[in-house]
Amino acid sequence: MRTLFKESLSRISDIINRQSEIISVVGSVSVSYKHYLSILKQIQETLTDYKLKVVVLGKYGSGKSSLINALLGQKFLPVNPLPTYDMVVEIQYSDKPNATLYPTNNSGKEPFDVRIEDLKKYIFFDREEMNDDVKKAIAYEKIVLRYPIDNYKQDVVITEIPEVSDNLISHECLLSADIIIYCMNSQSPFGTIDKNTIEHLRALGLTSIFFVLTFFDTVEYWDLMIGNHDAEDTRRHYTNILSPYTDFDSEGILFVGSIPALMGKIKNDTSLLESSHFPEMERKLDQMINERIRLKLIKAVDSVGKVNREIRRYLSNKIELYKQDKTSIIEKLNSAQVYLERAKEKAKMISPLWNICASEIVSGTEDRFRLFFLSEILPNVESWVQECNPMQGISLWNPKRTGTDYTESCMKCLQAKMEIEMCMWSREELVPQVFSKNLIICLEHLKPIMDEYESNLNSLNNVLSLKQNNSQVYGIRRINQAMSEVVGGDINWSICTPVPIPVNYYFPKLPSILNSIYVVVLKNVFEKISDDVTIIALSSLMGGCLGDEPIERRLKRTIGRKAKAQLAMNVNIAISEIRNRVEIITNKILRSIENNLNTHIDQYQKLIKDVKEVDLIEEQMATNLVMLTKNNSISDELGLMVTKHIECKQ
Ligand SMILES: Nc1nc2c(ncn2[C@@H]2O[C@H](COP(=O)(O)OP(=O)(O)OP(=O)(O)O)[C@@H](O)[C@H]2O)c(=O)[nH]1
Ligand SMILES: [Mg+2]
Repeated sequence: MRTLFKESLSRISDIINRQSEIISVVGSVSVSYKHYLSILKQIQETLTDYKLKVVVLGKYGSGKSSLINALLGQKFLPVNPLPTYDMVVEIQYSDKPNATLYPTNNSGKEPFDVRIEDLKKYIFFDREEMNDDVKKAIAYEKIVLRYPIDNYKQDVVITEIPEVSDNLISHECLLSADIIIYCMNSQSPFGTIDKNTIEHLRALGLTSIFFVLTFFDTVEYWDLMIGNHDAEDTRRHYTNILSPYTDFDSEGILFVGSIPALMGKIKNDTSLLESSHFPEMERKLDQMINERIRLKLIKAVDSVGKVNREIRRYLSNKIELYKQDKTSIIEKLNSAQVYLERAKEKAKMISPLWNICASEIVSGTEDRFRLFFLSEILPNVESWVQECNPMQGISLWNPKRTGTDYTESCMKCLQAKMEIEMCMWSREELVPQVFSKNLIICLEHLKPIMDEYESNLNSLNNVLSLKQNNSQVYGIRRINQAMSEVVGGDINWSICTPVPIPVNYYFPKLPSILNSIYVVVLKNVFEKISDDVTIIALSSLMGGCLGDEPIERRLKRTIGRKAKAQLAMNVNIAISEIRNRVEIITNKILRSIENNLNTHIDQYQKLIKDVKEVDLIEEQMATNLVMLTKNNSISDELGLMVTKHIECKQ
C-alpha cells in the first residue's frame, strides 16, 4: 500500500539533493547558504524517519494487546485476563528480529539489545513463563520489539502503554504520538480510571484519539442468545458520550471484537472477520495514517519550496545586476555599501532588546509560577487527594500490595488534577500575562528599528536596481516568521500576521512542556512517600483497623500530607526546571531572528562582493542562468508534486 507516498518520498529526496547541489554551486562560501543546506538536511532526516507513531492505551485487560495482535494478524503479544506486563511495549518493523530492553531509570543500567528468543532470560514477558527459574533482578520500563511482520505496515510504530504507567517514558510516548487508540471494554466502558485518563490526555492537548470499544463480539453474542438490543444501545450511547473527546468526532468511536478478528485473519475466514467489525476500524485507521503521512509530505514540500524561492530571488537579483553596464555598477555598489552598513548597524540593536525581553519573560515566569504554586497548588493538595476515587480499597489479606496500589492511584489522580490546573493557568495567565505582554512591549520598541533596517535594505535594492520580490517578508512579520519557525507547530511556519501577534498560537506546546516538568517532580514525590504510606497502611490494619475513621480516609490524609510536604520541598526544582525550559525557548527565538537577519545581510554582502569582481561577470552570468533554470524546474516539480501526489487523498 501507500506506494504513491513512497514514490513521493523518494522524489522529494531526489529534489532535496538537487536543490543542495544548486546551493553549493551558487553560494559555496557564504554562511547563510550553509544555513539553507542544513535546513534541507534536516528535512531529509525527518523524511527518513517518517514512521507514524500509533499509541495504544487503556486499563488493564481492556484488550490492548489483543487489538494489536488482530491488527498484525498473528498472536504476537501475550494476552491474559490477568495483568500481563508493566512495561511500555513498542513494535517496529525490521527485516532482522531483535529486541531492546530499557532498564528503569533508578537501576542505573543502559538499554541493551537481546535476541527475541532470549527475552525470557530477562523478563516475564508472558505470564505462562512465570515458572521460569531465571532471576529477573532488574526492572524494565520499556521494550522495543523489531520483527518482520508480513502483512503489517512498515511505516507504522505501534506502542502499548500499560495502565499503571505514569512514568516519563510513557509521557514522552504520548506526547510524540501521531494517533492514539484508547481501548475500553464495551461491557464496562468509561469508568473513573478511563475518565481521569481521558481528561489527562485532553489536558496535554492530545485529541487525535480513536476510542476502540473491545469485546463487542461478547455483547453481540448475548444479544443473539437473549434477544436484547444491548449492542445497538451501547453503540449509540457511547458514540454520543465519547465523540466530544476526539478530533475525529463520531468517526473516532469504534466497536470491535479483537478475538474473532484475529481468528478470522488466521483462518482466512472472511465472514468471521467481517462480523468482528475490525475491517471497518482498520479502514478508518488507515485513512488517518495516510492523512498524517500526507501532512508530513506537505510540510517537507513547503519547506523545500521556501528554500527554493530564496535561491531564485538571489539568482534573479544577481542576473538583473549583471545585465547593467559594468562601470555604473561600481558606482552604485559604493553607495549600496553605505546602506548595507546602516542596515547591519540596526540589526545589531535588535539582539539586546530581545535579550531584555527574554529575561523579563524568564523572571516573570519564575515569579508567577512560585506564586501560583504556593497559593493555588500546595494548599489544595490534601483536598484533591481526598477527592480521589481509587478503584480498590485496602485488603486485610495483602495490606502491603494493596497499600502501594492505593497510594499509586491516589497520586495518579492528584497528578491529573494538578496538570489540569497547570494547563489552565498557563493558558489563561502565564501566556497572556507574561509571554504576550512582554513580547508586545518588545515589538513596540523594535518596530522603529526594524523599519529603519528595512528601509535601508530597500534603498540598497533601489540603488542596485533590484526587482522587488513580492514573496519577501518585511519588518515585524520577519520576526513573526522567525518565531513561528521555532515555537509554533512547524506546519504553520508560513503563516505571518502583522502585530498584535497571537502568542497563544506560537506557544501551543507550552502547557505540555510545563506538565512534563510536573511529571518529573511528582515522580520524585511518589517514590519518597510510597514506602512510608505502605508502612502506615500495614500498621493501621494491624493495630488500628477498629477506629472510627475508615482506613482509606486516614490513608488519604497521610498521602495528602506527605505529598504536600514533598512537593513543597521540590518547589525549587520545579522552578529551576521551568526557568531552564523557558530560557531555551526564548534563546531559540533570539537565535532564529538573528539568523534570519544575518541571512539577508549575508546575501547582499555576497551579491556586492560577487559583482565587484567584474572580470568574472560573464562567466558567472552563464553559471547563474543555468542554475536559475535548474532551480525553476525544481519549483515546477514541487508544484506538480503537490497536485499529483499530495493533494489527491490516497
Ligand atoms: N471476547 C473478547 N475477548 C477479548 C477481546 N479483547 C481482549 N479479550 C480478552 O481479554 C483478556 C485481556 O486481553 P489483553 O489483550 O491481554 O488486554 P490488555 O489490555 O493488553 O491487558 P494488559 O496488558 O494486562 O493491561 C484476554 O483474555 C483476551 O483474550 C475482545 O475483543 N473480545
Ligand atoms: Mg497487554
